[in-house]
Amino acid sequence: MATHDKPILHGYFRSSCSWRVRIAFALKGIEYEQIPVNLIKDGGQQLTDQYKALNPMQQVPVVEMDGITLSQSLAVIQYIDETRPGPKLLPACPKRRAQVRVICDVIASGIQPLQNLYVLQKIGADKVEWAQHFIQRGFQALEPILKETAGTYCVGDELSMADICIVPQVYNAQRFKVDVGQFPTIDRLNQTLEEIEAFRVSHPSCQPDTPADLRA
Ligand SMILES: N[C@@H](CCC(=O)N[C@@H](CS)C(=O)NCC(=O)O)C(=O)O
Repeated sequence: MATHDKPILHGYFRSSCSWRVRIAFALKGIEYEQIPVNLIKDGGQQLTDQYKALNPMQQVPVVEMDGITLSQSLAVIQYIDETRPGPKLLPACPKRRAQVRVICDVIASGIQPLQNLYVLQKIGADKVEWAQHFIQRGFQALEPILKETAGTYCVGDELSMADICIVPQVYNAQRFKVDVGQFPTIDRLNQTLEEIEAFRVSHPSCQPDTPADLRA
């Protein structure tokens, strides 16, 4: 277990769950080290025994900080929020807090796992249609939820963990050629959030492991 002063993020430039954690670090103004885990190279570096010892789920992200090793991006983000100063990533109001969690769960439990690399590799030939179907289905649920909760951001006018989840999920949707314009609230929120510095510096196009041809 690392005892570095700076947190260490084991992630992958294009992983939406790694991007969630990068956004949280950026919003809190926390410096961290990145150790890239290439999900494609050598059949997937997340599948090695060495990485499995770090995360038995064989997924990114993993964060080492404060002498503990954490997987699961939402657990990591909540740990960061509970232990570090800076803007709160979950609202104090219980109703708003619950709304943030609803949005995060729709994305993190109801959409992203169904279009994850490991699942798509099992699906085989129809993987693009599969991913499109489940993203589309998830966004059909998310759009009316967000219509109710959104102000400037996903829940009211304060940034939260819901905003951290939505931008990387829209990025995934665009990769799979889902027309996000069908979902005006999602589209509007994404466009607003993309302009924020913390979302820009953590974007997949500008990470240490971003390949040259995908760099912005
Ligand atoms: N619930 C986990 C999901 C993590 C996850 O699905 N990570 C993906 C990248 S976004 C991964 O490592 N995939 C590797 C694979 O499917 O083999 C989280 O929120 O951290």
